[in-house]
Amino acid sequence: MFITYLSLGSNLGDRRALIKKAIGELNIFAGRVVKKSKIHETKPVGKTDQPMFLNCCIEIETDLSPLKLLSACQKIEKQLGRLKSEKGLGLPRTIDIDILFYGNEILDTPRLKIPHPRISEREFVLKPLAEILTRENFNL
Ligand code: GSY
Repeated sequence: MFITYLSLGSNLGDRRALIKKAIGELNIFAGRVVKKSKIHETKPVGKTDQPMFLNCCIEIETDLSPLKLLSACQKIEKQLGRLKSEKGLGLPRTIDIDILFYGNEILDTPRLKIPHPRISEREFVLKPLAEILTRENFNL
């Protein structure tokens, strides 16, 4: 069993409902959700002329390998309406699920990098992550 931290973001559609739905699906298909941060409204980073995001972080206990966890996240993104064409273009997205940490694992492959390489640049990740790491734990 591994402890892993995920970041979730949405800036298209019913953002709060999509984040809650994604967390519910992760709890079923990826592992037990043990901690949740608050949901924060954040300004878009990167491509700035797009709608505001809602972001949060969760901690889960998983038996899935990192790549299986990535596949589970991508399946949930797809199920919740994420289009492949939204990927990498900085366009609005229904849901985005990123793996931040996976136990003490360090992975550097074209498909998956762990820890996520941009954690330290992203306040929309750091703030919710700090909430769960400092034992503040919220019901969404
Ligand atoms: O994977 C991150 C997607 N994303 C976000 C985000 O989730 N929140 C904010 N505030 N800006 C973002 N820019 C990108 S790309």
